[in-house]
Amino acid sequence: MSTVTSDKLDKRFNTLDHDNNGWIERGDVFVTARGVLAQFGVSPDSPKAATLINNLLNVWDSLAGLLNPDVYRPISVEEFRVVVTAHTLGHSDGYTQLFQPVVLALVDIADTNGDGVIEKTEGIRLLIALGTAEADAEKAFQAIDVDQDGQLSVHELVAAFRAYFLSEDPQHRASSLLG
Ligand SMILES: [Ca+2]
Ligand SMILES: [Ca+2]
Ligand SMILES: [Ca+2]
Repeated sequence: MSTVTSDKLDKRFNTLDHDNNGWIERGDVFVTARGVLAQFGVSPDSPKAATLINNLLNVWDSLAGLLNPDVYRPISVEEFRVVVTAHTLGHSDGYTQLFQPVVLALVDIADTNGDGVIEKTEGIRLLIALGTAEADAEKAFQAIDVDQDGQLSVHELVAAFRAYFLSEDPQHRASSLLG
């Protein structure tokens, strides 16, 4: 694995390890979800919130299960690198299957005017909720909006997350995503 990819994964790990104890636990998943919900003023008791939390927990359960099929325990930084690279990013189908439901749930929450698309203001809020620095959010939006129609589609978002982790080039336009 390149240093660039490894650095990105470490950064992402640190964002997800909310209590900074060196492990991603199921509890950290709830904190991630709550941050997004708060950004969009969505009640944690709403059906949209339940879908996001369930889909995020499903990712966690899948990754934790791949790493330790026999024991139920949190994910370390080393394990996170291995599992994200080998089991999801290395396999396009597996990646899409695992992460697309999360992206769909995020889009449902971020589409605050309910017109079915993520326009610029919604997209920028979503990126900030996911950890992009405010100063970089506009640039990240433009980078993800590959067809430049001013909106982010589910396909563009799924592709952007994958490109973010896979790109070896720090100057790649997807590298600004998620800081
Ligand atoms: Ca933790
Ligand atoms: Ca919208
Ligand atoms: Ca677009």
